[in-house]
Amino acid sequence: MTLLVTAAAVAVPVPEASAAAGTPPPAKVWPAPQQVTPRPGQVTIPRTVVEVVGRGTDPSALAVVDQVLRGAGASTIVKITDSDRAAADRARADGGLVVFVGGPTESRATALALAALRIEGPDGLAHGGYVLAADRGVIALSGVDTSGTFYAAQSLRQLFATGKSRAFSMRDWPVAPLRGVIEGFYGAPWSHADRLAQLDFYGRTKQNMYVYSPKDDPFLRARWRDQYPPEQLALLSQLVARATANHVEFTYALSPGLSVCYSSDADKAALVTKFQSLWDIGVRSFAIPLDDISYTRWNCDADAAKFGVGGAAAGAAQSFLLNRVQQDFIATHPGVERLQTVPTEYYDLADSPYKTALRTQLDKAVIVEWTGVGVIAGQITEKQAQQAKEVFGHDILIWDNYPVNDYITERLLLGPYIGREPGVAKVLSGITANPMVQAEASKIAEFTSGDFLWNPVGYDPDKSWLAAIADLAGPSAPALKVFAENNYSSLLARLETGRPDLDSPVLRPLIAAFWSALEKKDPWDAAAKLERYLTSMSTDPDDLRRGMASNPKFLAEVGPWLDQVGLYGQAGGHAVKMLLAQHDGDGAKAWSERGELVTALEKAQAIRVQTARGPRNPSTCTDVCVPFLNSALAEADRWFGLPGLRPQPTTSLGTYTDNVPARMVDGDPETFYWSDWAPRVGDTIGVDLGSAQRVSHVDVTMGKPTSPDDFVHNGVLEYSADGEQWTLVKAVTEPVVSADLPDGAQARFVRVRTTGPQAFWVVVREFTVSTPDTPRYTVTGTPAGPNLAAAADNNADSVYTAASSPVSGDALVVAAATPKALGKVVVLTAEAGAGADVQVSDAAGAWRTIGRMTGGYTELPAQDVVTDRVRLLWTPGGAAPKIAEVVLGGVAEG
Ligand code: LOG
Repeated sequence: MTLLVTAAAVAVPVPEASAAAGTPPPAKVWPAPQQVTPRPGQVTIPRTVVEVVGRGTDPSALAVVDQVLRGAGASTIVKITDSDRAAADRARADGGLVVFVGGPTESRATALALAALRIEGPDGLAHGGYVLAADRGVIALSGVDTSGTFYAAQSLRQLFATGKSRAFSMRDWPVAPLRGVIEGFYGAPWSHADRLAQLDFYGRTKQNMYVYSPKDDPFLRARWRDQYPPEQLALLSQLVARATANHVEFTYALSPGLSVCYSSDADKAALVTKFQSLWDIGVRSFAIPLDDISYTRWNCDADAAKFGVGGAAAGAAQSFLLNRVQQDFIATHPGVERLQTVPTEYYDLADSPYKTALRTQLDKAVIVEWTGVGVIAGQITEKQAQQAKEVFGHDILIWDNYPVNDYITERLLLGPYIGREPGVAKVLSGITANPMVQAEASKIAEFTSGDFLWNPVGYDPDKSWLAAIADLAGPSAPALKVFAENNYSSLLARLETGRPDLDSPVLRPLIAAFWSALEKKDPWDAAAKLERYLTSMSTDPDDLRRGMASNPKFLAEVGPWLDQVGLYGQAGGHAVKMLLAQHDGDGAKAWSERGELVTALEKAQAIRVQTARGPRNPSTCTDVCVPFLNSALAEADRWFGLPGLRPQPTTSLGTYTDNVPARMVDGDPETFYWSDWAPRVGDTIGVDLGSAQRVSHVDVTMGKPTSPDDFVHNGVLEYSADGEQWTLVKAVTEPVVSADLPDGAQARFVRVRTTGPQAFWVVVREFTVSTPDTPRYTVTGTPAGPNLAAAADNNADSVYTAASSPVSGDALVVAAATPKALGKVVVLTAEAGAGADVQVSDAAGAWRTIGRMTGGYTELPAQDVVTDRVRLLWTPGGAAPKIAEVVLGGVAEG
């Protein structure tokens, strides 16, 4: 029999001729089914339903069917056996609905019902294949095996979500034999409740494999020889039962590689004994992963003696042990699935002595796992899949490192599964996806990989992703979509483009359109569209917490990321309003929006989440939100008359506690970035200006009184326009570095690079870059306060905060290096409250008042007076002054 694969999924299309009024919209089935044929008429679930079951009918399938029927309004389900044909005929004659559950191996009646409808049965379909039909008072679910009937019930659930469906027949089967998930990440293992929920989810999404391999379960790796305590075994046995109910193969993976002696009888016996204890609770599938271990170092002298050294010896040793487990355990346990292993070389296709040994010595019955090329494979092609089979010489199961985030714990990977050619699912045994520590959040990607594996040709990542979101969030799908869009990018690459998806695919073009509209001086339309999206981001935390309240686990997992998306939405909204206010010439409004923007941005960057790699600031809207906010701030600051240089910190080092890199560009020498280890040769600390600019001077201040040696002792200061070609400025050997760059130097990046080893960590208080147009001021005066200079340091985020309220005669004086024609004076205060007369000094040195400042934003024309000094003569009393910046505006800006 030839089976026709229909590429497009899914929907039961409504033929024009028979589209009756009131017909419900076509329902969608996921994973996308192979063949659906619409039939005229429709089927509605009545209040009383007759159900015909066989002795072998799958109980899980039956439970799903009953749930669907009850959900659709059936209050009475009359169950009759497949031998009671008369009762079924009577029910049909009465015009009722008869539901036949079970394929040829389960019930004798379903085949007859299908034959009456002239629909072919499931014979010959792949494992898990099924025929499902609904027509003329009959619903028939017929799996080629019990899994098939269970999957038919899952399709029924989706097709009858509204209680009725257009009549149809459906023939469906999976392409990849093994479809599922491997809990194989580093970090906190999933909880028992997580796993139970996952197993149900795999059943719903027609996935049939779960590999239990949490790297941080001590009984799997560090203490692999030890037997589980009874209470833990009891939990595992619950998982096995739940897996079985969901037609999921529960694979128990034991990783002995850290301490095993391959040639040892005792270790082989320990493996078999451990496996037996799991067999006894119902486990029927086993794996011995040997990834992430050293194979150049033996754990016992006997191995060195028996196998020698090198890759070939390692392959021989592993084959020796695996073959013995194959013989002594797998071969002696009828009903067991094939043994799986993860080789130590699991990430490439290059032939090697190690792979040759596996290819020639490892029992062919063993399935070998492979991650694709590179541990996190951007793409996997059919050709690579073929090559993997050849070079490993075994059937291959892919261990796909998506959406696992144990190597980037600050990210959530919520985008779709992409970058695998359809042929991969056909050529290999299947794919198990390695998920995130966040179990519920992993379901988005898992839904899509499951969809791909079932029907790779019909797979559409974008549609599948939307369906995944709808499946997880129900009515809150729009809010979840916004959240997932801003946690979207990964290392996987689209097949069509060969490039990874970027983050924030919806927001990114809205921002680009806004910038270009602003440039064309007609920003309103684009601003409204951008603001609408930013508002949906800012309301996302509330919307999702309300709408997905029934999934508290998901909300707890993603909380910090959700908060950050909300704050970036808020900050973005203020950025748009700030730029629009400036477009309208409203400086006061722009300044107050700027304040709110910075507050939200700082909150977003202060969020910490505890991860297995230490505390992390979540990264959402990666490479989109922060660059947008910084560009908006730079743009706004130029409008205020500041240079608008917003260097972003960069470093290859980690962060000690909350001394984040942002603290070396905050204009505050009291705060600092602190690395969490000593820099190694090649480690860098520096700034990124966003685009190449003329740079004239660099100041770096390192160390602090309580850690005076925490600076780069052997390094170089260098700069680059493109991040590739670097120009040396000078050697770095002292904590304070001050350097002029050559005339005309163009830099986007400036950094200190370590050139020699050292034991001390690094503190960077400030990393400052000046352009030739950066004016330099001296600030003097009273009331006293730390960081007087912050009042005129070209940085509106650093604030001079007076220690006391002003008394008579107190004044703050800002002096320029040389006199210039002053178009205006702008005073930006961090807090309203203090009042002052704003004065400029005339050529004779006498002070002339040009107006008053009261707080917030003050802009005063200065009539082009040529001067080198401006002062704020405080009104006595009132609040202690807080000045973000006194801007001496040139004539051009006036
Ligand atoms: C580990 C895996 C980890 C993943 C991603 C395999 C076979 N092993 O590099 O446990 O989750 O990378 O960090 C791995 O992939 N090794």
